[in-house]
Amino acid sequence: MNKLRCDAISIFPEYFAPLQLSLIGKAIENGLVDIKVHDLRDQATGVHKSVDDTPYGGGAGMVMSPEPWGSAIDQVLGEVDSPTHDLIILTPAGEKFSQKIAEELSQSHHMIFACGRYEGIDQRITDYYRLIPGVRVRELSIGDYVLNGGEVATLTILEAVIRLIPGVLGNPDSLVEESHSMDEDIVEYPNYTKPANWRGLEVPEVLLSGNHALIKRWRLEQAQERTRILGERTGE
Ligand code: JDN
Repeated sequence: MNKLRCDAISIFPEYFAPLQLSLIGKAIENGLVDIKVHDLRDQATGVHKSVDDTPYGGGAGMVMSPEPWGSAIDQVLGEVDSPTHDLIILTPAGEKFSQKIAEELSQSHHMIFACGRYEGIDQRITDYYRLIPGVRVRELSIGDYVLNGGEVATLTILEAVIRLIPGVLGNPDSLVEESHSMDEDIVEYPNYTKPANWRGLEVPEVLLSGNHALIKRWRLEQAQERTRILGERTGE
């Protein structure tokens, strides 16, 4: 089994501490994935270790300078031997991350996450690395809200991708069901466990019936009803 290598570049490397926990922590321990975090500040050359500057053309806030980003990305590309590299640049202006993109990225051998702050990274970082053979550049957003930087978006994407790697999940049956329901744009049915009566609320009788055909039909109806209500609230 070939291990997935991930590099995250950020001015806040401490943001990535939770990757040591739970399933991803286990995947690292088991040698299924290797994650290295890099401090962008290490690439800053000036006495003030600055990584940002005022925007050309004016406007609010600061823009991250291309030089430290170029140095950091070149260093990672130089130390990771892989035929292809997926350079992922987090930005609210990016393509919306989805389960489909997670599935594509789970086939990657090497992902590099560029986590911007402030108003984002100088556009020439995207433009330059798009010219480099073997580097696939993707500008991604995790949704229609504004974060303070790309770190939390990177944690989200890493979790969604790493759980798809063979051997990471204990029971891969759930992956098959999830994948089918996502293809059909249908949400999951409601789940229940013991006790059968909790604070006066009963588990639906059909689930205690042992009639698997009936249970299957009921779950499908529940999933369809939840999907309809969700569409009503969000406007499809
Ligand atoms: O996805 B986000 O809301 C996001 C925000 C910022 C970023 C990257 C991603 N860089 C600076 C702000």
